[in-house]
Amino acid sequence: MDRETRTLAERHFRSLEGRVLGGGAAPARAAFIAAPAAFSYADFVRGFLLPNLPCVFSSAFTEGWGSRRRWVTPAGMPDFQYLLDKFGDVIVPVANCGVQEYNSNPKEHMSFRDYISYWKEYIQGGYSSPRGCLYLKDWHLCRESTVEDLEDVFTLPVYFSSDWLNEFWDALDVDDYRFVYAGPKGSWSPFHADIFRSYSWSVNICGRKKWLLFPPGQEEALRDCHGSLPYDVTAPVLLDARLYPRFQHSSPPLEVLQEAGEMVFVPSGWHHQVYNLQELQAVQREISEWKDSMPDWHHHCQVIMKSCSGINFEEFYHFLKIIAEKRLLVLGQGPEEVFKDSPGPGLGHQQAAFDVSRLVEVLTSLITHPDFQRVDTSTFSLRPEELLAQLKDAMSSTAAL
Ligand SMILES: O=C(O)CCC(=O)C(=O)O
Ligand SMILES: [Fe+2]
Repeated sequence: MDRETRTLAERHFRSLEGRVLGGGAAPARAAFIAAPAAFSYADFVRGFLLPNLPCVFSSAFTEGWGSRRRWVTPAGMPDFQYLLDKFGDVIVPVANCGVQEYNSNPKEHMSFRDYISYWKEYIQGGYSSPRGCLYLKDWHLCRESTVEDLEDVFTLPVYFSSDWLNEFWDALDVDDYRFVYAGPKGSWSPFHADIFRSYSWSVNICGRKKWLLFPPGQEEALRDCHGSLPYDVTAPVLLDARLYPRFQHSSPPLEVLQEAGEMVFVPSGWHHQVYNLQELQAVQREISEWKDSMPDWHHHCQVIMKSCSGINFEEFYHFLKIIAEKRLLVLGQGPEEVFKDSPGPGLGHQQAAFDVSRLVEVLTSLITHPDFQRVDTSTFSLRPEELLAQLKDAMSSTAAL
């Protein structure tokens, strides 16, 4: 990140004053970025990251990826034989797209070999099977493989090099949010927004996907009469005005067709539903009615938060602390070391300084949240107020950087 982009980005968030961008209708189409050489990190920050708008990067951006060379046949099909030799014995999670369980699909685990057999049968059966439509989802290939095994499967695009969630999990060495999805035509992902309002990016190694993307806030018009979000935004039941009273006022989603090799940027808070086309080429609101009758209501909120989102306030603080320490370390180093040790080429002093300014805002809102104030922070290795003070110090000394 350069100085000018950092200034622009900090000004942008100052003017938002904590509000989240969104509310408007989706743009008619997503921008298509054709040439890597003509598109800098600063261009991405200005054009898409800050305005929180989706875009599609051409296949030129992933041209060098080993997975695109080795996992795909010349005809554009997954190279089943290569993949079997490489990953046949690996146990993978598989969702059944035909069965709704709350707002997702039940998952089972099987060997990659068994999944490929199923996939071949499904194709031979004319894209149908008595076992239903199975979709290999959320496979943590990177977490579960050795560096040698992965070879050069993918290269982190510079646009996504400040990646707080994966950096957090990498620091803890227990999890990550790098997933592989593989499935036949007809497999799909139900309506959802990504975890913790994170933004994400997704590349087709082969095949095509259709994305239905809804800007933040637009999902409100898709809620049913109980306030729940739909499982499938294309289901005819949404036309029933008694069940979905606001659907008739909703705006159509942004539709994106993602071709082989292309990379889709899904901005923060955008709900989406995703289809594989072919092989070629908030807790408190829900339970607030119990609030008065339940003495340890706040504790229950934390338990439910943890079970629904995988994290509670204490862990969220820990997450911020890890990213904060990494960015403070970068700021404490001279310019030469920054480039030597940075996790990605985009992460220099300016990016670290910008991230510190964002951390100050997020940590301030956490510390002032009434539920966080009930958390016992006396045993934390670094008290939230101390961390905030350190970040503010760093922020003022980097203002002139
Ligand atoms: O490709 C899919 O089926 C879902 C992908 C998705 O939801 C994501 O990348 O955020
Ligand atoms: Fe998603």
